[in-house]
Order: sequence, then C-alpha cells, then structure tokens
Amino acid sequence: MRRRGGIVIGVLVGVLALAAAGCGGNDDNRGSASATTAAPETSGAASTTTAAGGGGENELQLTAQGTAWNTTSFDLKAGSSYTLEVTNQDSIEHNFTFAAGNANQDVEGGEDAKVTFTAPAAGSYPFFCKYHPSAMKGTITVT
Ligand SMILES: [Cu+2]
Repeated sequence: MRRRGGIVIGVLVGVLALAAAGCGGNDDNRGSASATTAAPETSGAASTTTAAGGGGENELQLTAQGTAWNTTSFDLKAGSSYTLEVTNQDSIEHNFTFAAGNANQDVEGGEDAKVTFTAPAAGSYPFFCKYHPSAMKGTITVT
C-alpha cells in the first residue's frame, strides 16, 4: 500500500512538472490529474512545444454571411498555431479551406466550427470556401 502511494505521488510530480514546463498558466485545469493512471506517457508530448516562447493560443474569427466572408485577409506568423472560429450565419453550408495549413473545415448553416492549423512558411496563401470558391475567398499573409 505505501509503495503504491509513493509511485502515484512520483508520477503526479512528474506530470505536474511536465504540465508546468509545457504551458504557462493553466490553473483551471486541475481535472487533468486523472490522467496519471497511465504512467509512461511522457514520450509523445515533447515534440509539440516548438512554437516561439510566450506563445499562447492565437484565436481568429471568420464569419460567413450572404455567401461572403466578413474578412478577406489574415496576417499570421510562420510556425505559430491558430484556432479559427468560423461562424456561418447563412442557412447553407460553407467551408473554410486553407490548403497550406492543412485546414478544410465544413460549417453547417447556422452553426459555427473551430479549426486549428499551423501557419506555414512566410508567403501569401489563398483561403476559400470550397463550395463557393469564387465568391468566398481571401488571402492569408504569413510573415
Ligand atoms: Cu460557402
């Protein structure tokens, strides 16, 4: 019994250390301690923290209305990851496609959806709705 307790605490400390190293201020995430039952899980998580230091999440918004985007240009930083919330205010389905970021997200009429992608190398890239590519398109500029 005592041995087990020691092991669990050891794992806990390890996970907490990892969490602290990984992301900055995640105090509200105490529920994640339940993940400690799977002990040797440290191998996969390491490679995801290559973004520039201090980087939180970059959130973007895009709205479709009248088969048009409310925004036709975005400025991103190469290598940073972004979460784009696409709001569809039409009754028909739309889509956000940003091929250079491997993003291809359908959004049903009247709904919204989030898509996460990483900005590619510096350059200028198109984004569009694959259902209305000539009416709903824009440019993503990566620097
Ligand atoms: Cu569309």
